Amino acid sequence: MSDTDTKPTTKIEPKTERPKLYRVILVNDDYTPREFVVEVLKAVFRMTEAQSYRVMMTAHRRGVCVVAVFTRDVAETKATAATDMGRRAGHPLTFTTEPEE
Ligand code: TYC
Repeated sequence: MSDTDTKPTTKIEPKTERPKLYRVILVNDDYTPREFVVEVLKAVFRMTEAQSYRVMMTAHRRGVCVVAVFTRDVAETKATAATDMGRRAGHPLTFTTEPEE
C-alpha cells in the first residue's frame, strides 16, 4: 500500500444498549391499613410520607399505581421485599412487576 492510498475505515459503533426496565405496581386490597401501605412504601422505596400517601391513595382509588421503575433484578427484589412485609404483618398487600414496552 502506498502512502497516498486511503485506508478503508470501519466505523465502530459503541454498544450502548439500555437494559429493559420494569415497573413495580402497587395493587389495592380491602384489608391492608392505609398507614401500613405508606410505611412499606417509605421503607422499601425510600419515598417521603407525602409521596407514599399519594401513591397509596392512587392505588386505593384506581386499583393499581406504578410505584417506580427499575432494572429487572431491583424491581423484583423490591416487589418481593414489600409484599413480604405485608405477609409478615398478616396483610394481603401485593406488589407486582411488569416490563415497560
Ligand atoms: N384499600 C385499603 C383500605 O381501605 C388501603 C390500601 C391502599 C390497601 C392501597 C392496599 O395498595 C393498597 N384500608
